Amino acid sequence: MYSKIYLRLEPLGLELVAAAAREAGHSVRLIDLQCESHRNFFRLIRHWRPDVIAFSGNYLANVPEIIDLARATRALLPTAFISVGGHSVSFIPEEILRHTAGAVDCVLIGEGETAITSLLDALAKDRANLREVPGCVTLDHRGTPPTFVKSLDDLLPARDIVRHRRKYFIGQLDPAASIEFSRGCPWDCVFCSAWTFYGRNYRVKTPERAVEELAQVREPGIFIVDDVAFIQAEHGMQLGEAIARRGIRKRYYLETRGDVLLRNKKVFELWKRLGLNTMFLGLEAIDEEGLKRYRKRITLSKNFEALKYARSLDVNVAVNIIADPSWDRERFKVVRDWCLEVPEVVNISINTPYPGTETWHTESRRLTTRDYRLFDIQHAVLPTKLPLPEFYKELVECQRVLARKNLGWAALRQCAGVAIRKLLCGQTNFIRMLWKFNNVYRPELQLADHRRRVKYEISLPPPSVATAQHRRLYIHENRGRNGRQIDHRTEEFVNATRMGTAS
Ligand code: B12
Ligand code: SF4
Repeated sequence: MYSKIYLRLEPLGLELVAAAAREAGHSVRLIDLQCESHRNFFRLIRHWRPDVIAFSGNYLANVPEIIDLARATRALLPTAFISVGGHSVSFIPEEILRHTAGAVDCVLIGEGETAITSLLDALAKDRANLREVPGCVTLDHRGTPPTFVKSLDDLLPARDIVRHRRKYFIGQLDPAASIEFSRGCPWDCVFCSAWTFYGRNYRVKTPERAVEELAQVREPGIFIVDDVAFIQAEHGMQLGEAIARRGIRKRYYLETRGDVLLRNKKVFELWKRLGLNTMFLGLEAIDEEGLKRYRKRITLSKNFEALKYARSLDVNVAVNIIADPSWDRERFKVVRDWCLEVPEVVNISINTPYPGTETWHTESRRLTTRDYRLFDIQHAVLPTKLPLPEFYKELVECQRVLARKNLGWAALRQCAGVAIRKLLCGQTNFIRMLWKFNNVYRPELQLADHRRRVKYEISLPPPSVATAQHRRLYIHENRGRNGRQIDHRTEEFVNATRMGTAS
């Protein structure tokens, strides 16, 4: 709901899964429910009557929607094979199967490309025997661990089968496509499940292959989905140089860490010349104590130095701050004042324990809700120190202050040229975004979300422990140093920041 006003991005993961199935000889259709209605979905399956239906469950907040869709699909097509895959459901496959009470035949955990082809092969032989399918979980068995694709170079998303490509945008990058240059993250922040999903492994696409893919993308805007862009200077440089040689001109959005930015300045300067438009930095906290709590492994001064450097690059900079439910009025005020002082766009999310994160196991505060839909880092699912209505009031006030700063009249005047150009090309996503804000950020709406009837409840986390065992969090096996395609010096740099010994 809340991310919708700023962006809507192509379902890259699902396009990759679709591409793998298509390459294996199957006929595939993809419907993106970010921009199409449930009616369209049911119409499609009624007419086409597919043998297999696969839902993507990347976000925990979407779980109830997926369960209801799967149940209705089962009623419509009793003999179809129904599966669910994706990031969030990989951490709770048994729960999904239980909630759907037989409507979902299996959950495929981990990366989807090899999983879907193995599943389709197995179904062609014997539907009752899925034991050999890696990452396949059914009500009566959990198969062998999921496997990685051989090489990221082998993948090319099926961009041609999403129907409404002009609907994808992020801020001024309208329309925008997405691209992946690397997969995984070698860090291990406590609130994040990107590293646990991939088992702290890290793989890259070769610059040649990445440029080949980019050259085929028609959209002028590009969202780079990598968790931390350009961890390694050499890879980032080679990619950039290959793009320059090929004469590709695009505008890019990327996300990275402050310490990576400071370490690889030359790379980001090159990307600025190539068209880098917006950089998102996960600051997470503006105090040392907060950074330690999230095990962000970076000092406050390094973060601020990174901000200063990012500003000097003359690109749009957006930062994220995590609001903790324990915040009182004073804390909100400090953050609000800071947000107004800095020129950056500040995004505020709420500290939320997710299955698959360390916090899920170590957080000692009890969940105040078990409604999946509220696990979207825009709702408080832990007890707030302020009464909940006050907490939301303070939060929304922060967001409103930020919106006035970023989307106020002065900013609008600055954006006017961009807005008119977009309108002339028939792209309206960006303009709509400017008007939607006040309809979405209202404390009473957030509170009302807590009062909705809860149909499916998330299981409670296990009793909290002081330290979670990493091994048990991983979806893909951690292959140690061999699993990380990074050079020795970058590995040392990551380790130094992870151990808190970096200067
Ligand atoms: C890009 C991204 C986004 C994009 C989404 C683009 C899109 N349309 O999918 C945007 C910016 C919109 C976004 C928004 C949000 N995001 Co986000 N996002 C990511 C990020 C960085 C990369 C995802 C990606 O595209 N990876 C590349 C593709 C190729 O991988 P993939 O999508 O995971 O797909 C693979 C597998 O998951 C699997 N798979 C996927 N679908 C299916 C389906 C089947 C059938 C099968 C078999 C397999 C399968 O196979 C694919 C190929 O290997 C991840 C971090 C991460 N590394 O996963 C966070 C992440 C997924 N996001 C996260 C969060 C918190 C959010 C927000 C809630 C934040 C917010 N409030 O704004 C919103 C929620 C949006 C929503 N719709 O509800 C969390 C997930 C939390 C959770 N457990 O739900 C993550 C893990 C980040 C984190 N640090 O913890 N996000
Ligand atoms: S650096 Fe970013 S992607 Fe990596 S573990 Fe931390 S928050 Fe997650």
